[in-house]
Amino acid sequence: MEEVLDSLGPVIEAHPDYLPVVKSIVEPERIIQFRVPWYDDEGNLHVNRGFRIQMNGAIGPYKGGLRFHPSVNQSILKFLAFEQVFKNSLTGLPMGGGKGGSDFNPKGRSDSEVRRFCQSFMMELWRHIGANLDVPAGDIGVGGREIGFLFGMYRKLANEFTGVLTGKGLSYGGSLIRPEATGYGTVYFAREMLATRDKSFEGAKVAISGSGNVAQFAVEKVLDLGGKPVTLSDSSGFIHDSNGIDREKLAWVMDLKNVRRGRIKEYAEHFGCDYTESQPEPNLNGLWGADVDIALPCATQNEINGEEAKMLVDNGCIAVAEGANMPCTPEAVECFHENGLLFAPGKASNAGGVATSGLEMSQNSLRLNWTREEVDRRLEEIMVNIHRNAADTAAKYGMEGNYVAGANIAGFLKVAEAMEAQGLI
Ligand code: NDP
Ligand code: 2IT
Repeated sequence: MEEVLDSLGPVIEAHPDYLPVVKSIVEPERIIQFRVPWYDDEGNLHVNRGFRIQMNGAIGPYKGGLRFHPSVNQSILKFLAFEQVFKNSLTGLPMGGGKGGSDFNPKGRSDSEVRRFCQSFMMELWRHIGANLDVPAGDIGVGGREIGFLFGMYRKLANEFTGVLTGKGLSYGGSLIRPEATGYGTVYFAREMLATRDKSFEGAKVAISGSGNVAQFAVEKVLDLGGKPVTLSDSSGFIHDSNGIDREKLAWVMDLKNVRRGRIKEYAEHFGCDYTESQPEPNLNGLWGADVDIALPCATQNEINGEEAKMLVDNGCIAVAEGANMPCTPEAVECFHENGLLFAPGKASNAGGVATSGLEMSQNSLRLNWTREEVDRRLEEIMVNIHRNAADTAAKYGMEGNYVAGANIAGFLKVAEAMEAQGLI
Protein backbone atom coordinates (compact mmCIF):
# COMPACT_ATOMS: atom_id res chain seq x y z
CA MET A 1 0.00 0.00 0.00
CA GLU A 2 2.92 2.29 0.72
CA GLU A 3 4.05 1.78 -2.85
CA VAL A 4 0.76 3.24 -4.11
CA LEU A 5 0.14 5.83 -1.42
CA ASP A 6 3.63 7.31 -1.84
CA SER A 7 2.67 8.23 -5.41
CA LEU A 8 -0.61 9.93 -4.60
CA GLY A 9 0.62 13.14 -2.94
CA PRO A 10 0.30 15.35 -6.02
CA VAL A 11 -3.18 13.95 -6.76
CA ILE A 12 -4.45 14.74 -3.27
CA GLU A 13 -3.01 18.24 -3.61
CA ALA A 14 -4.95 18.72 -6.83
CA HIS A 15 -8.09 16.94 -5.52
CA PRO A 16 -8.31 17.29 -1.72
CA ASP A 17 -11.80 15.75 -1.97
CA TYR A 18 -10.10 12.43 -2.79
CA LEU A 19 -8.49 12.13 0.66
CA PRO A 20 -11.46 10.14 2.05
CA VAL A 21 -11.19 7.85 -1.00
CA VAL A 22 -7.62 7.01 -0.01
CA LYS A 23 -8.81 6.06 3.47
CA SER A 24 -11.51 3.83 2.03
CA ILE A 25 -9.66 2.24 -0.86
CA VAL A 26 -7.14 0.43 1.36
CA GLU A 27 -9.92 -1.55 3.05
CA PRO A 28 -11.40 -4.52 1.15
CA GLU A 29 -15.14 -4.29 0.50
CA ARG A 30 -15.42 -7.90 1.66
CA ILE A 31 -13.23 -10.85 2.64
CA ILE A 32 -14.52 -14.39 2.42
CA GLN A 33 -12.62 -17.17 4.16
CA PHE A 34 -13.67 -20.79 4.16
CA ARG A 35 -12.72 -24.38 4.90
CA VAL A 36 -11.70 -26.66 2.02
CA PRO A 37 -11.72 -30.34 3.04
CA TRP A 38 -10.58 -32.93 0.49
CA TYR A 39 -9.35 -36.53 0.40
CA ASP A 40 -6.03 -37.61 -1.14
CA ASP A 41 -5.64 -40.78 -3.22
CA GLU A 42 -4.90 -42.82 -0.10
CA GLY A 43 -8.15 -41.70 1.54
CA ASN A 44 -6.56 -39.28 4.03
CA LEU A 45 -8.47 -36.09 4.85
CA HIS A 46 -6.74 -32.72 4.30
CA VAL A 47 -8.22 -29.38 5.30
CA ASN A 48 -7.00 -26.21 3.56
CA ARG A 49 -8.03 -22.61 3.86
CA GLY A 50 -9.79 -20.87 0.96
CA PHE A 51 -10.11 -17.10 0.45
CA ARG A 52 -11.68 -14.53 -1.82
CA ILE A 53 -10.88 -10.85 -1.30
CA GLN A 54 -13.50 -8.62 -2.97
CA MET A 55 -11.39 -5.50 -2.85
CA ASN A 56 -13.17 -2.87 -4.91
CA GLY A 57 -16.22 -3.10 -7.16
CA ALA A 58 -16.63 0.59 -8.03
CA ILE A 59 -15.86 0.29 -11.76
CA GLY A 60 -17.09 -3.23 -12.48
CA PRO A 61 -17.47 -6.77 -11.15
CA TYR A 62 -14.60 -7.90 -8.92
CA LYS A 63 -11.98 -9.50 -11.15
CA GLY A 64 -8.71 -11.24 -10.39
CA GLY A 65 -6.96 -14.56 -10.16
CA LEU A 66 -6.93 -17.50 -7.76
CA ARG A 67 -3.57 -18.61 -6.39
CA PHE A 68 -2.92 -22.13 -5.08
CA HIS A 69 0.41 -22.12 -3.25
CA PRO A 70 1.45 -23.12 0.29
CA SER A 71 2.53 -19.52 1.01
CA VAL A 72 -1.00 -18.14 0.44
CA ASN A 73 -2.52 -16.26 3.37
CA GLN A 74 -4.91 -13.34 3.78
CA SER A 75 -2.11 -10.77 3.86
CA ILE A 76 -0.61 -11.86 0.52
CA LEU A 77 -4.02 -11.98 -1.13
CA LYS A 78 -4.87 -8.49 0.16
CA PHE A 79 -1.75 -7.03 -1.43
CA LEU A 80 -2.52 -8.83 -4.68
CA ALA A 81 -6.15 -7.66 -4.60
CA PHE A 82 -5.06 -4.06 -3.93
CA GLU A 83 -2.69 -4.19 -6.91
CA GLN A 84 -5.46 -5.68 -9.02
CA VAL A 85 -7.77 -2.68 -8.42
CA PHE A 86 -5.27 -0.28 -10.04
CA LYS A 87 -4.23 -2.73 -12.74
CA ASN A 88 -7.78 -3.41 -13.84
CA SER A 89 -8.54 0.30 -13.89
CA LEU A 90 -5.52 0.87 -16.14
CA THR A 91 -6.77 -1.63 -18.74
CA GLY A 92 -9.63 0.77 -19.52
CA LEU A 93 -12.10 -2.11 -19.19
CA PRO A 94 -14.96 -2.16 -16.66
CA MET A 95 -13.47 -4.49 -14.03
CA GLY A 96 -13.19 -4.07 -10.26
CA GLY A 97 -10.43 -5.77 -8.29
CA GLY A 98 -10.31 -9.03 -6.36
CA LYS A 99 -8.05 -11.96 -5.62
CA GLY A 100 -8.39 -15.35 -4.00
CA GLY A 101 -6.88 -18.74 -3.54
CA SER A 102 -5.76 -21.30 -1.05
CA ASP A 103 -2.72 -22.56 0.82
CA PHE A 104 -3.18 -25.87 -1.06
CA ASN A 105 0.02 -27.11 -2.70
CA PRO A 106 -0.75 -28.73 -6.06
CA LYS A 107 2.85 -29.86 -6.53
CA GLY A 108 3.13 -33.65 -6.63
CA ARG A 109 -0.65 -34.12 -6.48
CA SER A 110 -2.41 -36.36 -8.99
CA ASP A 111 -5.05 -35.02 -11.39
CA SER A 112 -7.72 -36.70 -9.25
CA GLU A 113 -6.48 -35.02 -6.09
CA VAL A 114 -6.39 -31.62 -7.81
CA ARG A 115 -9.90 -32.24 -9.15
CA ARG A 116 -11.25 -33.14 -5.72
CA PHE A 117 -9.61 -30.08 -4.20
CA CYS A 118 -11.02 -27.74 -6.89
CA GLN A 119 -14.49 -29.20 -6.50
CA SER A 120 -14.42 -28.74 -2.73
CA PHE A 121 -13.08 -25.19 -3.14
CA MET A 122 -15.91 -24.30 -5.52
CA MET A 123 -18.50 -25.95 -3.27
CA GLU A 124 -18.16 -22.84 -1.07
CA LEU A 125 -16.94 -20.19 -3.51
CA TRP A 126 -19.79 -20.56 -5.99
CA ARG A 127 -22.32 -18.67 -3.84
CA HIS A 128 -20.01 -15.61 -3.71
CA ILE A 129 -19.19 -15.22 -7.43
CA GLY A 130 -21.04 -14.62 -10.70
CA ALA A 131 -20.54 -13.25 -14.21
CA ASN A 132 -21.81 -9.82 -13.07
CA LEU A 133 -20.50 -10.07 -9.51
CA ASP A 134 -17.01 -11.55 -9.25
CA VAL A 135 -15.10 -13.34 -11.99
CA PRO A 136 -12.01 -15.31 -10.85
CA ALA A 137 -9.24 -16.58 -13.14
CA GLY A 138 -5.84 -18.28 -12.79
CA ASP A 139 -2.65 -17.22 -11.05
CA ILE A 140 0.24 -19.21 -9.53
CA GLY A 141 -0.74 -22.88 -9.36
CA VAL A 142 -4.02 -22.31 -11.20
CA GLY A 143 -3.95 -22.91 -14.95
CA GLY A 144 -6.22 -24.43 -17.57
CA ARG A 145 -6.63 -27.74 -15.74
CA GLU A 146 -7.76 -26.12 -12.49
CA ILE A 147 -10.06 -23.59 -14.20
CA GLY A 148 -11.75 -26.51 -16.00
CA PHE A 149 -12.44 -28.38 -12.74
CA LEU A 150 -13.62 -25.17 -11.03
CA PHE A 151 -15.89 -24.22 -13.92
CA GLY A 152 -17.42 -27.71 -14.07
CA MET A 153 -18.33 -27.59 -10.40
CA TYR A 154 -19.70 -24.04 -10.63
CA ARG A 155 -21.91 -25.04 -13.55
CA LYS A 156 -23.25 -28.01 -11.62
CA LEU A 157 -23.97 -26.05 -8.43
CA ALA A 158 -25.37 -22.88 -10.00
CA ASN A 159 -27.19 -24.78 -12.75
CA GLU A 160 -26.18 -22.19 -15.35
CA PHE A 161 -23.54 -21.69 -18.04
CA THR A 162 -22.06 -18.20 -17.74
CA GLY A 163 -18.68 -16.55 -18.07
CA VAL A 164 -18.08 -16.79 -14.32
CA LEU A 165 -14.42 -17.70 -14.72
CA THR A 166 -11.84 -16.66 -17.30
CA GLY A 167 -8.92 -18.65 -18.62
CA LYS A 168 -11.41 -21.31 -19.68
CA GLY A 169 -10.62 -23.93 -22.33
CA LEU A 170 -11.49 -23.05 -25.92
CA SER A 171 -14.19 -25.72 -26.11
CA TYR A 172 -16.21 -24.16 -23.29
CA GLY A 173 -16.03 -20.38 -23.66
CA GLY A 174 -12.33 -19.58 -23.36
CA SER A 175 -10.59 -16.94 -25.44
CA LEU A 176 -7.75 -17.42 -27.86
CA ILE A 177 -4.58 -15.65 -26.64
CA ARG A 178 -5.64 -15.68 -22.95
CA PRO A 179 -2.86 -18.19 -22.08
CA GLU A 180 -0.32 -16.06 -23.96
CA ALA A 181 -1.64 -12.69 -22.81
CA THR A 182 0.33 -11.88 -19.65
CA GLY A 183 3.71 -12.82 -21.11
CA TYR A 184 3.00 -11.20 -24.48
CA GLY A 185 1.62 -8.09 -22.80
CA THR A 186 4.69 -7.69 -20.60
CA VAL A 187 6.93 -7.79 -23.65
CA TYR A 188 4.68 -5.37 -25.59
CA PHE A 189 4.92 -2.95 -22.67
CA ALA A 190 8.70 -3.34 -22.44
CA ARG A 191 8.95 -2.77 -26.20
CA GLU A 192 7.07 0.53 -25.86
CA MET A 193 9.27 1.59 -22.96
CA LEU A 194 12.47 0.72 -24.85
CA ALA A 195 11.25 2.67 -27.89
CA THR A 196 11.23 5.89 -25.82
CA ARG A 197 15.04 5.55 -25.80
CA ASP A 198 15.35 4.25 -29.36
CA LYS A 199 16.11 0.77 -28.07
CA SER A 200 14.50 -2.58 -28.87
CA PHE A 201 14.57 -6.30 -28.14
CA GLU A 202 16.53 -6.97 -31.34
CA GLY A 203 19.71 -8.77 -30.29
CA ALA A 204 19.13 -8.06 -26.59
CA LYS A 205 20.00 -10.65 -23.94
CA VAL A 206 17.02 -11.14 -21.64
CA ALA A 207 16.84 -12.65 -18.14
CA ILE A 208 13.44 -14.19 -17.42
CA SER A 209 12.54 -15.83 -14.10
CA GLY A 210 9.86 -18.43 -13.50
CA SER A 211 8.94 -21.11 -16.03
CA GLY A 212 5.17 -21.08 -15.69
CA ASN A 213 2.47 -19.41 -17.72
CA VAL A 214 3.82 -15.86 -17.72
CA ALA A 215 7.48 -16.80 -18.23
CA GLN A 216 6.80 -19.20 -21.10
CA PHE A 217 4.94 -16.69 -23.22
CA ALA A 218 7.35 -13.89 -22.34
CA VAL A 219 10.08 -16.08 -23.85
CA GLU A 220 7.95 -16.64 -26.96
CA LYS A 221 7.33 -12.92 -27.54
CA VAL A 222 10.96 -11.98 -26.85
CA LEU A 223 11.92 -14.49 -29.58
CA ASP A 224 9.31 -12.95 -31.93
CA LEU A 225 10.95 -9.56 -31.41
CA GLY A 226 14.49 -10.83 -32.06
CA GLY A 227 15.71 -11.01 -28.46
CA LYS A 228 17.66 -13.78 -26.78
CA PRO A 229 16.17 -15.20 -23.54
CA VAL A 230 18.93 -16.81 -21.46
CA THR A 231 17.44 -17.76 -18.08
CA LEU A 232 14.42 -19.54 -16.55
CA SER A 233 13.72 -20.71 -13.01
CA ASP A 234 11.40 -22.52 -10.68
CA SER A 235 11.31 -22.66 -6.90
CA SER A 236 14.15 -25.23 -6.89
CA GLY A 237 16.69 -23.26 -8.95
CA PHE A 238 17.49 -21.51 -12.22
CA ILE A 239 19.10 -22.34 -15.56
CA HIS A 240 21.42 -20.04 -17.52
CA ASP A 241 21.68 -21.00 -21.17
CA SER A 242 24.15 -18.63 -22.80
CA ASN A 243 23.31 -20.10 -26.23
CA GLY A 244 19.79 -18.76 -25.78
CA ILE A 245 16.42 -20.45 -25.26
CA ASP A 246 15.16 -20.93 -28.81
CA ARG A 247 11.70 -22.05 -29.99
CA GLU A 248 12.59 -25.72 -29.90
CA LYS A 249 13.85 -25.47 -26.33
CA LEU A 250 10.77 -23.44 -25.37
CA ALA A 251 8.47 -26.16 -26.74
CA TRP A 252 10.41 -28.64 -24.62
CA VAL A 253 9.96 -26.43 -21.52
CA MET A 254 6.21 -26.15 -22.20
CA ASP A 255 5.93 -29.93 -22.31
CA LEU A 256 8.11 -30.26 -19.18
CA LYS A 257 6.07 -27.76 -17.17
CA ASN A 258 2.54 -28.07 -18.53
CA VAL A 259 2.32 -31.79 -19.31
CA ARG A 260 5.02 -33.68 -17.41
CA ARG A 261 4.98 -31.18 -14.52
CA GLY A 262 8.74 -31.60 -14.02
CA ARG A 263 11.52 -29.37 -12.68
CA ILE A 264 13.59 -26.80 -14.62
CA LYS A 265 16.75 -28.65 -13.54
CA GLU A 266 15.89 -31.21 -16.23
CA TYR A 267 16.45 -28.49 -18.88
CA ALA A 268 20.09 -28.19 -17.84
CA GLU A 269 20.48 -31.98 -17.97
CA HIS A 270 18.78 -32.21 -21.38
CA PHE A 271 20.39 -29.25 -23.14
CA GLY A 272 23.66 -29.13 -21.19
CA CYS A 273 23.79 -25.68 -19.60
CA ASP A 274 24.38 -24.16 -16.15
CA TYR A 275 21.95 -24.91 -13.34
CA THR A 276 22.08 -23.30 -9.91
CA GLU A 277 20.14 -24.68 -6.98
CA SER A 278 18.11 -22.08 -5.02
CA GLN A 279 19.21 -20.98 -1.60
CA PRO A 280 16.38 -21.37 0.93
CA GLU A 281 15.58 -17.59 1.08
CA PRO A 282 15.43 -15.55 -1.03
CA ASN A 283 14.87 -18.41 -3.36
CA LEU A 284 15.91 -17.05 -6.74
CA ASN A 285 19.19 -15.40 -5.83
CA GLY A 286 21.95 -15.73 -8.37
CA LEU A 287 19.73 -15.43 -11.43
CA TRP A 288 19.95 -11.63 -11.47
CA GLY A 289 23.73 -11.81 -11.64
CA ALA A 290 23.36 -12.77 -15.31
CA ASP A 291 24.91 -10.36 -17.79
CA VAL A 292 21.78 -9.14 -19.59
CA ASP A 293 20.30 -6.06 -21.26
CA ILE A 294 16.71 -6.58 -20.11
CA ALA A 295 15.17 -8.35 -17.08
CA LEU A 296 11.63 -9.73 -16.94
CA PRO A 297 10.87 -11.18 -13.49
CA CYS A 298 7.92 -13.53 -14.06
CA ALA A 299 7.82 -15.86 -11.02
CA THR A 300 6.56 -14.30 -7.78
CA GLN A 301 6.74 -11.36 -5.35
CA ASN A 302 10.01 -10.10 -3.83
CA GLU A 303 12.34 -11.96 -6.18
CA ILE A 304 14.65 -8.98 -6.86
CA ASN A 305 15.96 -7.20 -3.77
CA GLY A 306 18.18 -4.10 -3.59
CA GLU A 307 21.40 -6.07 -3.94
CA GLU A 308 20.15 -8.07 -6.88
CA ALA A 309 18.95 -4.87 -8.53
CA LYS A 310 22.46 -3.47 -8.12
CA MET A 311 23.89 -6.57 -9.86
CA LEU A 312 21.62 -5.92 -12.85
CA VAL A 313 22.66 -2.25 -12.93
CA ASP A 314 26.36 -3.13 -12.71
CA ASN A 315 25.98 -5.55 -15.61
CA GLY A 316 24.54 -2.81 -17.81
CA CYS A 317 20.89 -3.83 -17.78
CA ILE A 318 18.77 -1.01 -19.27
CA ALA A 319 15.19 -2.09 -18.62
CA VAL A 320 13.15 -4.13 -16.15
CA ALA A 321 9.49 -5.00 -16.74
CA GLU A 322 7.57 -6.94 -14.10
CA GLY A 323 5.63 -9.92 -15.48
CA ALA A 324 4.91 -11.12 -11.93
CA ASN A 325 3.10 -9.10 -9.25
CA MET A 326 5.59 -6.99 -7.29
CA PRO A 327 8.69 -9.15 -7.93
CA CYS A 328 10.90 -6.11 -7.21
CA THR A 329 11.21 -4.91 -3.62
CA PRO A 330 10.92 -1.15 -2.91
CA GLU A 331 14.74 -1.05 -2.53
CA ALA A 332 15.15 -2.65 -5.96
CA VAL A 333 12.77 -0.15 -7.56
CA GLU A 334 14.62 2.72 -5.91
CA CYS A 335 17.92 1.36 -7.26
CA PHE A 336 16.51 1.17 -10.82
CA HIS A 337 15.17 4.72 -10.62
CA GLU A 338 18.39 6.12 -9.14
CA ASN A 339 20.41 4.54 -11.93
CA GLY A 340 18.12 5.71 -14.72
CA LEU A 341 16.86 2.28 -15.83
CA LEU A 342 13.50 1.95 -17.50
CA PHE A 343 11.25 0.26 -14.93
CA ALA A 344 7.70 -1.01 -15.50
CA PRO A 345 5.62 -1.93 -12.43
CA GLY A 346 3.59 -5.12 -12.79
CA LYS A 347 0.26 -3.38 -12.42
CA ALA A 348 1.02 -1.76 -15.78
CA SER A 349 3.23 -4.29 -17.55
CA ASN A 350 1.43 -7.52 -16.59
CA ALA A 351 -2.07 -6.11 -17.12
CA GLY A 352 -2.36 -7.92 -20.46
CA GLY A 353 -3.53 -11.08 -18.68
CA VAL A 354 -6.50 -9.53 -16.95
CA ALA A 355 -7.21 -7.31 -19.96
CA THR A 356 -7.58 -10.42 -22.11
CA SER A 357 -9.75 -11.92 -19.36
CA GLY A 358 -11.91 -8.82 -19.90
CA LEU A 359 -11.98 -9.65 -23.61
CA GLU A 360 -13.01 -13.22 -22.73
CA MET A 361 -15.89 -11.80 -20.66
CA SER A 362 -16.98 -9.64 -23.60
CA GLN A 363 -16.93 -12.62 -25.96
CA ASN A 364 -18.94 -14.69 -23.45
CA SER A 365 -21.55 -11.92 -23.19
CA LEU A 366 -21.76 -11.64 -26.96
CA ARG A 367 -21.72 -15.44 -27.34
CA LEU A 368 -19.03 -14.99 -29.97
CA ASN A 369 -15.41 -16.07 -30.40
CA TRP A 370 -12.93 -13.61 -31.84
CA THR A 371 -9.97 -14.82 -33.91
CA ARG A 372 -6.46 -15.09 -32.55
CA GLU A 373 -5.44 -12.06 -34.62
CA GLU A 374 -8.37 -10.00 -33.33
CA VAL A 375 -7.65 -10.73 -29.65
CA ASP A 376 -3.90 -10.19 -30.05
CA ARG A 377 -4.55 -6.88 -31.84
CA ARG A 378 -6.79 -5.70 -28.98
CA LEU A 379 -4.26 -6.88 -26.37
CA GLU A 380 -1.44 -5.03 -28.09
CA GLU A 381 -3.56 -1.89 -28.40
CA ILE A 382 -4.44 -2.05 -24.68
CA MET A 383 -0.76 -2.43 -23.70
CA VAL A 384 0.25 0.51 -25.92
CA ASN A 385 -2.52 2.58 -24.30
CA ILE A 386 -1.48 1.61 -20.76
CA HIS A 387 2.10 2.59 -21.57
CA ARG A 388 1.01 5.94 -22.99
CA ASN A 389 -1.39 6.62 -20.11
CA ALA A 390 1.26 5.83 -17.45
CA ALA A 391 3.92 7.90 -19.23
CA ASP A 392 1.61 10.88 -19.87
CA THR A 393 0.21 10.84 -16.33
CA ALA A 394 3.71 10.74 -14.81
CA ALA A 395 4.74 13.70 -16.98
CA LYS A 396 1.57 15.63 -16.11
CA TYR A 397 2.33 15.32 -12.39
CA GLY A 398 5.98 16.29 -12.83
CA MET A 399 7.50 12.79 -12.62
CA GLU A 400 8.54 12.17 -16.20
CA GLY A 401 9.75 8.63 -16.90
CA ASN A 402 8.42 7.32 -13.57
CA TYR A 403 6.02 4.57 -14.64
CA VAL A 404 5.33 3.65 -11.00
CA ALA A 405 3.88 7.07 -10.23
CA GLY A 406 2.12 7.28 -13.61
CA ALA A 407 0.44 3.88 -13.24
CA ASN A 408 -0.57 4.45 -9.62
CA ILE A 409 -2.07 7.87 -10.31
CA ALA A 410 -3.83 6.92 -13.54
CA GLY A 411 -5.23 3.73 -11.97
CA PHE A 412 -6.37 5.59 -8.87
CA LEU A 413 -8.12 8.49 -10.61
CA LYS A 414 -10.72 6.38 -12.40
CA VAL A 415 -11.59 4.34 -9.31
CA ALA A 416 -11.66 7.43 -7.07
CA GLU A 417 -14.03 9.24 -9.40
CA ALA A 418 -16.38 6.23 -9.47
CA MET A 419 -16.29 5.79 -5.69
CA GLU A 420 -17.02 9.45 -5.12
CA ALA A 421 -19.83 9.56 -7.70
CA GLN A 422 -21.48 6.52 -6.11
CA GLY A 423 -21.31 8.07 -2.65
CA LEU A 424 -19.60 4.96 -1.39
CA ILE A 425 -16.51 6.37 0.19
P1 NDP B 1 2.63 -20.40 -12.66
O1 NDP B 1 2.15 -21.19 -11.51
O2 NDP B 1 2.27 -20.82 -14.03
O3 NDP B 1 4.21 -20.27 -12.61
C1 NDP B 1 4.86 -19.73 -11.51
C2 NDP B 1 6.35 -19.89 -11.71
O4 NDP B 1 7.03 -19.17 -10.69
C3 NDP B 1 6.80 -21.32 -11.59
O5 NDP B 1 7.94 -21.51 -12.35
C4 NDP B 1 7.11 -21.43 -10.09
O6 NDP B 1 8.03 -22.46 -9.77
C5 NDP B 1 7.72 -20.07 -9.83
N1 NDP B 1 7.49 -19.72 -8.44
C6 NDP B 1 6.30 -19.59 -7.82
N2 NDP B 1 6.47 -19.28 -6.53
C7 NDP B 1 7.79 -19.24 -6.33
C8 NDP B 1 8.60 -18.97 -5.22
N3 NDP B 1 8.06 -18.70 -4.02
N4 NDP B 1 9.94 -18.99 -5.40
C9 NDP B 1 10.48 -19.29 -6.60
N5 NDP B 1 9.77 -19.55 -7.70
C10 NDP B 1 8.45 -19.52 -7.57
O7 NDP B 1 2.14 -18.90 -12.37
P2 NDP B 1 2.04 -17.68 -13.39
O8 NDP B 1 3.11 -17.76 -14.42
O9 NDP B 1 0.64 -17.56 -13.81
O10 NDP B 1 2.33 -16.45 -12.42
C11 NDP B 1 3.63 -15.89 -12.23
C12 NDP B 1 3.50 -14.50 -11.67
O11 NDP B 1 2.77 -13.67 -12.59
C13 NDP B 1 2.78 -14.35 -10.34
O12 NDP B 1 3.33 -13.28 -9.62
C14 NDP B 1 1.36 -14.00 -10.78
O13 NDP B 1 0.67 -13.33 -9.75
C15 NDP B 1 1.67 -13.07 -11.93
N6 NDP B 1 0.60 -12.85 -12.90
C16 NDP B 1 0.00 -13.89 -13.53
C17 NDP B 1 -0.98 -13.66 -14.47
C18 NDP B 1 -1.62 -14.73 -15.24
O14 NDP B 1 -2.41 -14.42 -16.12
N7 NDP B 1 -1.31 -15.99 -15.01
C19 NDP B 1 -1.42 -12.27 -14.76
C20 NDP B 1 -0.66 -11.25 -14.11
C21 NDP B 1 0.30 -11.56 -13.20
P3 NDP B 1 7.47 -23.79 -9.08
O15 NDP B 1 6.73 -24.50 -10.15
O16 NDP B 1 8.68 -24.50 -8.59
O17 NDP B 1 6.58 -23.33 -7.95
O1 2IT C 1 -2.57 -11.01 -11.42
C1 2IT C 1 -3.36 -11.07 -12.38
O2 2IT C 1 -3.66 -10.05 -13.04
C2 2IT C 1 -3.94 -12.36 -12.75
N1 2IT C 1 -3.58 -13.37 -12.14
C3 2IT C 1 -4.94 -12.47 -13.85
C4 2IT C 1 -6.30 -12.10 -13.35
C5 2IT C 1 -7.43 -12.32 -14.31
O3 2IT C 1 -8.57 -12.13 -13.85
O4 2IT C 1 -7.23 -12.67 -15.47
